Amino acid sequence: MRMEKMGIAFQLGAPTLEPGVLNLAAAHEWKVTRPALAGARVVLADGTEVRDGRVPAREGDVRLFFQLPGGRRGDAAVGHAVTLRTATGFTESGLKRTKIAWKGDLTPAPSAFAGGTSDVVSTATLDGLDLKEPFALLFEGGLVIEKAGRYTLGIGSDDGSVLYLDGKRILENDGAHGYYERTVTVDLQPGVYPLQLTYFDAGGAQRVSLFWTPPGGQRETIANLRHR
Ligand SMILES: [Ca+2]
Repeated sequence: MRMEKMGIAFQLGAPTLEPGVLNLAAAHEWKVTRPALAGARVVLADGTEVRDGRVPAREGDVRLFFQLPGGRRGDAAVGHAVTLRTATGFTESGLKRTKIAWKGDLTPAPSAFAGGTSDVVSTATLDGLDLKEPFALLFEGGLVIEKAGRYTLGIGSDDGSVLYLDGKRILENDGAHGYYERTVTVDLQPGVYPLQLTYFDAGGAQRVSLFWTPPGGQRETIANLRHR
């Protein structure tokens, strides 16, 4: 939002949220940057002031604004918080991979894979598949977390892909496109989180990857996976 006051033009932008999705079971607040302008406050959509740069998180969207003493607001920063829970019953190594014939502009929902052809793989890979026809894949299992902390999870694909954790759509890399990666940061506790990665190829080059940077570690392909 551009404002004019006493002949001086200035910008009142949006606060900056820590990126990613927070697991509310571990982290009960958002961290927010301080106001960039003297006199500006950070407020929630309902006008509640964020006094110390921390917002009590709640499930769903969080909208934050810079607000000047006169009441004018800047752009909104929007974050999304979800609660991720572990589950039991994931006893076998690897992910279940299911393939279906698929022609479209977006990845199909996990429910669309009923009746597909399945095998087991160590991570998200196209190895061993007949890739001639338009197709989509569902990788399904559990993400094994041994150490509590903040993880950056990533997916890369040509064409589109979507990552679900605990049944929640936490990472979107959808649409028909060349190889592209996206990441999200999550706070996770020890346990096994139900994971689904959907992927489709619309033609041309084909690639899919699933990677993470664990707390204090380096980026690597995720291999801590089990299925039922
Ligand atoms: Ca492609």
